[in-house]
Amino acid sequence: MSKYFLKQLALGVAVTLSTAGIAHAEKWDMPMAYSGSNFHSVTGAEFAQCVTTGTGGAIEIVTHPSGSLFKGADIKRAIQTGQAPIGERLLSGHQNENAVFGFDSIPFLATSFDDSAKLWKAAEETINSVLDKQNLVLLYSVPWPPQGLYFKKEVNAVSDMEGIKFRSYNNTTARLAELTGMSPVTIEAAEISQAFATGVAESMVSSGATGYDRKVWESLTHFYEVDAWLPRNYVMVNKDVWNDTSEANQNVLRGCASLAEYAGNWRSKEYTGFTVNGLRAGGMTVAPPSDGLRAELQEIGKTMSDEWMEAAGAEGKAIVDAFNAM
Ligand code: PCA
Repeated sequence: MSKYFLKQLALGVAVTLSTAGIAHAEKWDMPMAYSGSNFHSVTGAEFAQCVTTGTGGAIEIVTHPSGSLFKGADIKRAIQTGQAPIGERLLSGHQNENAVFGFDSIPFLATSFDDSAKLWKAAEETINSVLDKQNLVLLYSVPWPPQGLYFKKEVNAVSDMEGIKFRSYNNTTARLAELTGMSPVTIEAAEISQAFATGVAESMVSSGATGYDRKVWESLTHFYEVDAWLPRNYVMVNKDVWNDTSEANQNVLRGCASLAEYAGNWRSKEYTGFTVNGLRAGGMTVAPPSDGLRAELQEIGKTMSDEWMEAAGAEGKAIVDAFNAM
């Protein structure tokens, strides 16, 4: 926890309270893609409360989880264009705009929380500058737990995956499906329970957290702890809205963001074991992949990481080099 941000937060609260009278109280709707019970959404709700309290009600943030205000895929555009002032989205969901957004989904590059934090340090400045050019200000970012593979049968080799309908959530996951002989179909997390129940999808790569949140044991049977990568969510603000916000309230937003990032990271770690146990309790088989499967996935991961390096160019290489040097 940065003392600097706590000081900023205290300063912001003091200034805001001393100038109370609240000339213009603003309501900021905050679209979020994942279910209200998900740990990112809980962290976002606390962040919203922190800002509302910290600004003495001058900025009231109201969260809208589950893609209820804007669907996950539409959230970034909505904020860029000012349809919503603030919101949360999966960072790697934007790889189709710029490959560099996929730095956190490179298979087997950063597979632990510690490495994920390092990788974020290596990437943060680049991501901030890409977002800045898109009229966005990044406030905080929290990783999902490590990604594993879900199936409705035992899978011991890539050949067992042939023809399976695979739910993807970004370019990397769609590519993983192609390279393993599966058919990718893009579905938001908010809609996966139904997709699995109706057979539109039969498999996915995701965290134990998402499987647990969406009760996937109702349709699926196996979770393989592959620890492929830890993708990130981030909270962004429209830059014009940010620039129109008083310095005191910007300080409150930054301070609350710092607290949220800390709490979110902590929750993500805690939630990893809790949700994987929850999958077991739901009746699923939870296990590491067989050695053979792991080796095949590493091979595929190498191809994917080469492809990403090619697509992300010098900016991408600088991130990976900085990470490897840490
Ligand atoms: N859950 C999100 C992204 C990564 C994760 O663990 C999802 O499945 O959409």
